[in-house]
Amino acid sequence: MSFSKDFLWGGATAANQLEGAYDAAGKGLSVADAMPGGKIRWQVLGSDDFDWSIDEATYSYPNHKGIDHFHRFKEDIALFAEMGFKCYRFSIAWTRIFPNGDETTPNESGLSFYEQVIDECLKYGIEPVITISHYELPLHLAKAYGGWQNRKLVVFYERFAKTVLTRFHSKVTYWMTFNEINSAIAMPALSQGMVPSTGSRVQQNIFQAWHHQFVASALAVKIGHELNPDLKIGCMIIYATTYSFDANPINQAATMVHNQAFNYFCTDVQVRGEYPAYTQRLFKEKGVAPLDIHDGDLALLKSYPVDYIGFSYYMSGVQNVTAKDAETVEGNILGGVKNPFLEASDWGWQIDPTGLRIALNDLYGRYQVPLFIVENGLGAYDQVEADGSINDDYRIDYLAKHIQAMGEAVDDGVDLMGYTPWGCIDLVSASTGEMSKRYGFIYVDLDDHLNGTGNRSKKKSFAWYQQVIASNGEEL
Ligand code: BGP
Repeated sequence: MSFSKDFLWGGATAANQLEGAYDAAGKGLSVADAMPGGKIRWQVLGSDDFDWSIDEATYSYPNHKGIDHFHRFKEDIALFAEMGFKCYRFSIAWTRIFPNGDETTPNESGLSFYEQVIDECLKYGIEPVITISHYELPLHLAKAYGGWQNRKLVVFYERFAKTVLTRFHSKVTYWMTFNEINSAIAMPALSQGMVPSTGSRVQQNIFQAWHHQFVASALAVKIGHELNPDLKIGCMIIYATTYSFDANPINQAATMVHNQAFNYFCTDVQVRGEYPAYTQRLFKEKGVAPLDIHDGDLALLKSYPVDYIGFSYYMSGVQNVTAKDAETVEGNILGGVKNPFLEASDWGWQIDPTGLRIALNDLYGRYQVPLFIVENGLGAYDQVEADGSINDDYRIDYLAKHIQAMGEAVDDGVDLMGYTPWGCIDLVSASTGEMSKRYGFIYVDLDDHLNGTGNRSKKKSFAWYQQVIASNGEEL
């Protein structure tokens, strides 16, 4: 297997899940700051009268503390450098730059924080890879404007993107416009700042919000390329290879339709620059009327497609419309029919390295643009032994098999830019708001209530990943 010499090995995080310091240095509240931890997280977001209120007496808010990366980023980046990272994917919290989202003047303290993070990476020769918006919409834009269904957000995002691209384009080459843009179907609150009371259950609103995000994303590409044509600005989707339950053509067709709606719709627009041929039928089946598309929008989408596709890959799924009594498996986003050939994580995410080879070939065959796996990994409970060691062989096994599958895809001819496993340092889980669902090579001593020393220590996988990077993926 032959990864390119400049292959971007690294790790990925998101501001809201690790920085903490949620109200420091002029930062405003984001939608993630309003999400309580634990099982209540999903119940609250699914309730019709959820009003984004922050009631600290009733709930705990894990994202408020995170792992205090805001104050410990130098220590964390030094550990990434020790592992040999070539790149580090992180996000810029919109609310550190524009606390409410609709101001016209940016908060200099926020910009200077990210300048320090970027400089710290560059000091070690680590390429920053920045997600402009990763589940961190300013709460004010959700409450006062109803989230991305409101066209005004295009203007606010454009200002935010222009501010950070202008400030950092000479230091940062790799960007992504929105994290997992296609996740809105499952998580409209985090993804688009929309809750049921503002219409997130109405497909019309989700698609309208997507249109606004597509326009905003194209504007970011335009701004970035005008500043520096060498910037690489990607989209980012959650991709789950999806199999038909059986050879019944009815299930095969259902799989095709599911792929169009979930895996391909956003990338079709963002990479090809136009709404796909199946749009009318998809809208009809979902009860979506023609969208409000302004003059010039479609030309903008066509003129400014993304340079690459970033995607997360954790699991695969199964489509089945015929066998009503088929066994199901849980999973926060892609639960569904159980695949008897696969093991699942403790959270029901079905583990499928071969599915990653298929995903890479599917995406590359469809689009022929470079691909970047910007999230992958195993959320697991880790055990700290009496001597302080953490023997996470299960994580090494998961990652080794996925890297092996990546190598197969590279040998298949896929143009793969890099690999940044998710949560390279333990952080707050997006779906549960808890620390105990850990992904890191670096353990962080905090419990689900964010109590603990916060001290960092190296898991067994730390030295393993160090060797993977040093051998450019040869030694797994
Ligand atoms: C992706 C998100 C990340 C991250 C990851 C793991 O969907 O982009 O923010 O959290 O999933 O998910 P979880 O934390 O729920 O295990």
